[in-house]
Amino acid sequence: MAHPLDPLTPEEIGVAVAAVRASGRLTDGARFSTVTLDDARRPGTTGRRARLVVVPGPEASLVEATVVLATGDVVGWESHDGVRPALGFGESLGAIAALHEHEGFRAALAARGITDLGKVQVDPWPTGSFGIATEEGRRVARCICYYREEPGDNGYARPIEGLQALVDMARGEVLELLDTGIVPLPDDPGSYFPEDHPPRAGLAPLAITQPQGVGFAVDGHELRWQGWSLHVSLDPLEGIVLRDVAYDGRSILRRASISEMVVPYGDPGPLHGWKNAFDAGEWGLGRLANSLTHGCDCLGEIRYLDAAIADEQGSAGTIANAICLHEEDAGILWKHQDLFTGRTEVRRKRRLVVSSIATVGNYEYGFYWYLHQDASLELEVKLTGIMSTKGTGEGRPEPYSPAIAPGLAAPVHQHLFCARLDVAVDGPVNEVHEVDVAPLPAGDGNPWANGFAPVVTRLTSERRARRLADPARSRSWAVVNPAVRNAVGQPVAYRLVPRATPTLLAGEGSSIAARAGFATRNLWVTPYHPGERRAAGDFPNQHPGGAGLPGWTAADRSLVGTEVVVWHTFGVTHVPRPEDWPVMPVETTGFQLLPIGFFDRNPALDVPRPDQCDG
Ligand SMILES: [Cu+2]
Repeated sequence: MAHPLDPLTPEEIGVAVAAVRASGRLTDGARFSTVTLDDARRPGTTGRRARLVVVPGPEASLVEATVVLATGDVVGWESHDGVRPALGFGESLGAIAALHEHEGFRAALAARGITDLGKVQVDPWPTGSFGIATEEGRRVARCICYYREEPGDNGYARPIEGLQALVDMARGEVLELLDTGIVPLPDDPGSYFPEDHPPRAGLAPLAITQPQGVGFAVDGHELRWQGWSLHVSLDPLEGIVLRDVAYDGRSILRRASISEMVVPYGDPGPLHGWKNAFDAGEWGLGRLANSLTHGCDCLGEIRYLDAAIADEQGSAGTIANAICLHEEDAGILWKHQDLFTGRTEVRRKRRLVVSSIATVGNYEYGFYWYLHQDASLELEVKLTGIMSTKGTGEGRPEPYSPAIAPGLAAPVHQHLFCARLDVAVDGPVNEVHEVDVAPLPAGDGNPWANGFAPVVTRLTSERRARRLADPARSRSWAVVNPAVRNAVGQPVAYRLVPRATPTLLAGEGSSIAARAGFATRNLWVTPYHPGERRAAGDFPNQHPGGAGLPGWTAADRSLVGTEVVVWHTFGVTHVPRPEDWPVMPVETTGFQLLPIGFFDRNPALDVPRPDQCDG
């Protein structure tokens, strides 16, 4: 029996695409960007609906269509001019083919001694938006190139620096070739393959087994484990989506996902200054998800979820093993040894992991939702893969592009994610409080000046709720349900605990500051609106900016007595180091959701004592 929030099946994708085609409003040249379940809560609508984003032709325009799946009726058809969906894979290949055919490109390669096009790796990138007239009305990509002596080489070790092309992806037309001069290819092949790195010795076998099977139950996309219940699926752009997350039947989140992310680069040079990638909205964290393999990506007793995703022709394909579900030991959960009696109670912490890994060009992002036995919830993002590189030849090191290997540098950059948390802590109506822990003024009542205490500020409207993290004051944000009290009279709450996390470092007047406005604050809160799903707006590709959170919250809507959505921008600023080359050891970022007075005591007292601890 299908759950109403289940993602579209391949058959439903077929129904939706056929309905839109049968409308007669599209030509054969139309491309399907995304075909997904329309899961926005809209009063008065019932039944499963599909939302399709279609590009009718090569122009910068698209159509959002809505299809009622039970009847195949097209009930929504909205045309938008001047916007583009995520880059298409087919169009990306078309851009590469067009570049291969281009005389000027071939000549520029020949000047560098490269005549075999089979040795040239071309990476199309989203081009951003800098008011360049040539790009108006087009869907374009900026292509950067790398050299592979052998097909299996690490191309990023040998950037063909100095050469770039602007390509109209939809028309397969090279618009502009930029050649700033020849830079020698680095010698280091940047191999991370075992044949070049004989394995070290000394790793004793480590077996993780669950001889009686897993401790969680999966029914379709529904998951139950240790008090938790939730629905898990994969969105083509957002990646993992959690819905109806509850503990002991008490709701916490209606929907949680990475609504957008951006990678702004800090090198201002002509070949790198335009580099900014919205890896969710311009590429897609779900449609780029890996098929995960047992013993490699996930260890232990594993269950997988597949994901059905439409391709550009509207045909449903399946990413097998796109989401990995497993339990893992995560150290101790709690412990105390009584000094007088010697009695010791200790509990192991088991967590349930819901994960997926996306490969976006040179980089990998692993998304790991952890459900804990103390009813806390965590998202950890693991960043790995290969950095975007730059050939330097004999050039002097530049502060914004540290050297990582001889003749090779990597521009500084950030990875800034925006989690959209449609919260429902013990009910739909919540409010958000900022909690700082601050010193109390010395004086009466604080004679030793040692006093410090939480200072709570209710965030009552959208503008007031544009906030920054402040680790020095242990700043956090509590999502409070004022209508429900715990045993000591406090309103029940879940606290969003940020890690020490940056915001956007690009200058205020920059193009990326306008386009990735969500990344200028760590917290935003909005009243629930079904159309507000993506932190940088629905269509960030080549968008000039202002869409999404900065635009919505300019209205300064009230956050009192209403359903609210919490948006958290978090991430890392990556200053490349030689140790990140040729492949980067995992770096992590993320945040935590912690019950605060949601329970009357530690909810994990009933976790059984491990057998080995008895006696
Ligand atoms: Cu990085």
